[in-house]
Amino acid sequence: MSNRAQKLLADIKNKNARAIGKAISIVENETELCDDLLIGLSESEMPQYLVLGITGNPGAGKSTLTDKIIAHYRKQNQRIGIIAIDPTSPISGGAILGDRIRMMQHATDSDVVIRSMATRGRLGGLCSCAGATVRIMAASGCNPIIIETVGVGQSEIDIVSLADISLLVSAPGLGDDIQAMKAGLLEVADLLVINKADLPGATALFRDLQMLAREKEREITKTIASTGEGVDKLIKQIELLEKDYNESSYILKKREASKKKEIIDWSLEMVRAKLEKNIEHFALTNSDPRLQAKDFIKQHLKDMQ
Ligand SMILES: Nc1nc2c(ncn2[C@@H]2O[C@H](COP(=O)(O)OP(=O)(O)OP(=O)(O)O)[C@@H](O)[C@H]2O)c(=O)[nH]1
Ligand SMILES: [Mg+2]
Repeated sequence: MSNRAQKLLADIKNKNARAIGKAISIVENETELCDDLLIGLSESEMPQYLVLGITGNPGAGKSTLTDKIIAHYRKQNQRIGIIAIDPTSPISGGAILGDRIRMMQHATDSDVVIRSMATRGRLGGLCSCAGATVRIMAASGCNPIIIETVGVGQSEIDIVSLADISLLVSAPGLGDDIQAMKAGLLEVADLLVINKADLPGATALFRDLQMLAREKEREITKTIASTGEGVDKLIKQIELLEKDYNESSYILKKREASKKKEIIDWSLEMVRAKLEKNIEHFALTNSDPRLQAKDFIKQHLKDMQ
């Protein structure tokens, strides 16, 4: 490991906010120091950490809930990492700005590390960069690390593979009922939350969700994130589940699967970069592009390193 990477890693461990930000940017942009830093990171002893994923429809109250969860852990003097995923979709444009505003009360707290991350242009989706970001935050002592993503596009599926425990937040009055929620997501999320329980329609939503959740026997927690009602109960459930997952070694299985997803995501990005570079010198023929693609791959992926 180079001296620069060593110094950066030491600064991260010393909770230096600039070093943490810089390291995440290095991974995001895959700049020169990236591999060196990641070697150092994977070789260093990591403190225990939990990755909490929070996903759900736009406007369901994820950020408000995250804010309350942060407050809970801060009361216990735990250092928290937050990764806000910006799906850069037209539906949720401006979501990140909103997130920032809602978490403002924690913005000056040096033990709350907040980072937003765009998925646009990342072929591999969210797991590559976000995975490394989680570990950078963990190395700086963050536990838990919360990833908030909007339930649109690929990122909410990714989050379930990246998180140890994932929360699916729904709320009444969003104009989109259960049917609109991705069925797959409903099945794989670890905890189901109905936020905005103060609004009419919450009971009907609860009933609908209950029918769907029955198979896996998951409890559904009602919260009013704006006042904090139900948040303590939700946190108890998270803690119980964490204990359960740890005792049954399920957490290890989950992390293995998540590592594999990260490897796929990084691979896709590397392959894409390589192919985009090499296509410039590819001699076109008259055959169909799909057939040429097979030749192209054969020629150019041999020497991937
Ligand atoms: N009535 C009511 N309003 C709430 C509750 N929780 C959040 N809100 C409001 O709902 C709106 C959306 O909340 P956010 O926390 O930004 O929701 P989000 O899911 O993070 O939204 P995106 O990140 O844009 O997808 C805000 O105006 C909140 O004040 C709740 O429990 N009850
Ligand atoms: Mg939000």
